[in-house]
Amino acid sequence: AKSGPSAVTNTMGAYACQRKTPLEHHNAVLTDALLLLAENADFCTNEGRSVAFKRAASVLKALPGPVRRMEELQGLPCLGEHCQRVIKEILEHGASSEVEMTRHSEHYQAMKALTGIFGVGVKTAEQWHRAGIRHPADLVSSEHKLNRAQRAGVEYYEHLRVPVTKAEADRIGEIVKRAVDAVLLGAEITLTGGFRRGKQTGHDVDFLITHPDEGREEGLLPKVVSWLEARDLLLYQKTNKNSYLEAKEWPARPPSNMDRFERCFSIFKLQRPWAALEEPPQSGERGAAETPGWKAVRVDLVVTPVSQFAFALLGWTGSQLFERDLRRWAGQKGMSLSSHALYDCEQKRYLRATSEEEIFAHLGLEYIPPGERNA
Ligand code: DCP
Ligand code: MG
Repeated sequence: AKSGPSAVTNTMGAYACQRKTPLEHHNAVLTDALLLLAENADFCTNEGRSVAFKRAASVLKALPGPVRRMEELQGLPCLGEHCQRVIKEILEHGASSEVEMTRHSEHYQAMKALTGIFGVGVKTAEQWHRAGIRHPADLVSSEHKLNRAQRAGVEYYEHLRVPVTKAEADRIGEIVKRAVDAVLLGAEITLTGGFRRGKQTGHDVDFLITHPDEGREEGLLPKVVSWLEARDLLLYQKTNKNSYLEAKEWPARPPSNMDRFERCFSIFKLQRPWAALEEPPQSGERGAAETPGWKAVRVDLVVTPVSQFAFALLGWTGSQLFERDLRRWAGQKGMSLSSHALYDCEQKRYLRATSEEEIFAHLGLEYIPPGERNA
């Protein structure tokens, strides 16, 4: 019973946090198709359907080789009838009519462009779409009111749609490190998000900041922001205070996906000379977004007390589906996991941890390293 595809399929867990999901996998044609349908379901505010497509794609990402026949899917979790229909059509005809129709639909394209604006979610995009807005450019001349984030989002739209490279993320890491060192001796910064999972590009750069002496990190961000602003390194920033109080969390408040750390959503102004040295521009073929000597880059800075650091690191490394399934797994085990803490609902106590490994152990899960959390 140990040979053949069923040996693999039978052992695959239904939760993304039970599986190893590498960055590079063997089924991109299928997962791209399913993820487009997931994205479209999000644009139609159908979260349940979106998650179902994302789960199916995630299962295919974890397979050891390319799927060639439907029989190979036998026994795999999370592959509903709809997903199987899409996969079957792609295996037989090379493409799915539903996916291609969606990809070319006016609603999908407009929603993709509008939700691609920093500060714009599906609800706002849908309202604008109903009012005839199809593209960020339509907003410039319209009477629609934009908040400060959205104005920055429209202004830097062409910059922000260009993926951030790992080299750019590392350069921004150096700048953030300098800012943090200047305002608080001994503070530490960690690159998280997709780059920690080994991605070579991302839509933003995510950092965690902490200090080995609990409490010293309080109020750090406004000082970091002032340091950056004084050097003309920020195009936009919004800083929120820490609103997490452990004593008030349970049972008064249900665990939330949104964490409440001191946090700064920002847009950095990254000067180009360093990049130009590494990659000389190709003669005159650079896009309009790349003509200035700088590039706008989305950066998230999150400050965590050191006692919560392992939870913040686990919660901010992603992927989003991996995080979702970690929380669902915890719930099913009678625990509640957030980016701040792990709470045992039966024993009515917090389970402490100083490393990600300890949190996986508390949850009764095999440790999955960041590079294999690309669910
Ligand atoms: N995260 C989360 N819930 C949120 C915000 C973030 O679980 N509301 C976690 C999961 C993400 C990670 O934080 O993987 C970082 O968020 P990003 O949106 O930046 O996602 P990635 O870094 O994974 O993707 P990208 O490479 O596109 O930036
Ligand atoms: Mg990110």
